[in-house]
Amino acid sequence: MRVLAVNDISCVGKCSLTVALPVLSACGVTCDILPTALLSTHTGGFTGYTFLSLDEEMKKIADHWQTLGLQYDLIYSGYLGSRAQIAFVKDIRRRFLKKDGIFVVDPVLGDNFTFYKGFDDAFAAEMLSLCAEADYILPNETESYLLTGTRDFSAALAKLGEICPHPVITGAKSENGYYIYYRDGDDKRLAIPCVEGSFHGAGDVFASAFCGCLMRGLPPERALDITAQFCYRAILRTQKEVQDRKYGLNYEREIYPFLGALEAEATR
Ligand code: PXL
Repeated sequence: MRVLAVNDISCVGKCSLTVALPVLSACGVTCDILPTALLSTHTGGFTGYTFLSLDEEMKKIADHWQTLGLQYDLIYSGYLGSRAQIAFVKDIRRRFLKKDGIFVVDPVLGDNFTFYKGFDDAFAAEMLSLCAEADYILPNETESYLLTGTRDFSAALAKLGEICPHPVITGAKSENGYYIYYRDGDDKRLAIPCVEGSFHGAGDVFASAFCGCLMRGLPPERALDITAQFCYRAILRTQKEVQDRKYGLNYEREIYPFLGALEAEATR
């Protein structure tokens, strides 16, 4: 199984490609990368970070790949730095996804009900058009709101379900706990263990692990369950071990139990 992760390289802060590569490799899946930008750190909580957009380089990389005839079982897109990049990812999907391949979009837009730096409503509208080409979309509760304009998760799921067959709203806080709202034929919700507050990079760990589980043949519901347990354990560890949450999740030592659960159910 061969995956292409389209995401940025934030050198410090454990998110995007520095998470996708180790997690997908650990799952037993080949992970190629298409870097969208190079940053000294991610943009969530750091100031003074450097940002080099790789727009021009991405085009050259894709043209070279075309000569190699590369085709992917799954393409996973995450943080995109501009509306032009969103348009280019649509092109990447058309050129490099196998006919029956899976396109997973994590519509990285914001957290705590606000946009990350540099994003606005026009960017969210463009991201929604990318979501319309995806098989799975993985917005967090903030992104679900920014994409649909509603904080009611059932209503948001219904709206997202009009454009994408498998919307998954992660970390959705309801009256009596946290849930994943998702559509898998019917609309469902899965109660998940969760810790109050936001943990930077958790969405990227979640998306990477979920893609790994899908590639190993798990049905979406099992993939979501195992992935949610992994994230929860990583978040608990981070709460204990990490002073400053902008440095990301201490997920590394939770990979082993996660893989135990994955291997027990993997069919390929
Ligand atoms: O984890 C999401 C993310 C990815 N990449 C960059 C970010 C963020 C969130 O802040 O800034 C560059």
